[in-house]
Amino acid sequence: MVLQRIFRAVIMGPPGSGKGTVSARITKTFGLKHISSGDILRANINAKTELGLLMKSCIDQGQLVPDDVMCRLILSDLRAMGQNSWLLDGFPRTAFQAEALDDAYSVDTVINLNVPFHTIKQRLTSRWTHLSSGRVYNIDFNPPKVLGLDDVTGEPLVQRDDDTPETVTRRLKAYETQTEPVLEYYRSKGVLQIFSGTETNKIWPHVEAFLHRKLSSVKQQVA
Ligand code: G5P
Ligand code: MG
Repeated sequence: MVLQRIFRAVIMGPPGSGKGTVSARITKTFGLKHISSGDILRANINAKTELGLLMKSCIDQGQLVPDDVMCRLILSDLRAMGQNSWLLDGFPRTAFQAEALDDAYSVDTVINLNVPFHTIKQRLTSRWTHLSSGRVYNIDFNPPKVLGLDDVTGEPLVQRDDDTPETVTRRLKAYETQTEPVLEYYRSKGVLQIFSGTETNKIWPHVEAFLHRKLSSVKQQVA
């Protein structure tokens, strides 16, 4: 689908709700650029940048990175996107971040993946990630073609340090207290769209149909 104006979307949902998995399908189908705050932080940790070294313990403990650090990081990446349409995954995660994003850009739609916590815990302990691309696999759901290796590059997959059961519990708590209120913020702005379920393959057709409708109305408005 070719868009005639910039489309800006946010994908939200608890840790492990499938944001990365659904984002990969959205970018493939609709051509939006995917920006994942978690992938950017992990790339910094992997490259041992000053920021990565400073933030690693915070992330490994399942706590949120301070708002000012996050806002600087993501807003500068968004500026670098120029005239591209984008899909933001993992940001904003606090009311402060949502307001900072709003000051800089108007968000067209917010997709919220509403997946129960008990479904999530199981998923995260069997997740394998290709760090440099952010591609995610799951031993039960979407295993790699060769166990332990990325399908595209053949490079080794790793388990995230924050995917231990104790840290997942802390991440879910941080989500409840700090991120859930952001949903209300977007609901009040009339841009929130909720997709509930326990399986990505059942949620995805609804997300796809919604975005088809949304993006064709963007095209009509421009025409
Ligand atoms: P992240 O990286 O943003 P989270 O915790 O929000 O991390 P996460 O863990 O990346 O979210 P996800 O992207 O929602 O989860 O889910 P996913 O990776 O697609 O799917 C999870 C697993 O389930 C995968 O193995 C997938 O294959 C599998 N799966 C998907 N669908 C199904 C299904 O239907 N069935 C089954 N069986 N499996 C399925 O943030 C990490 C940390 O960075 C910091 C924080 O410390 C955070 O904890 N951070 C920020 N801090 C402050 N502000 C911000 N804005 C921050 N952003 C990141
Ligand atoms: Mg993710």
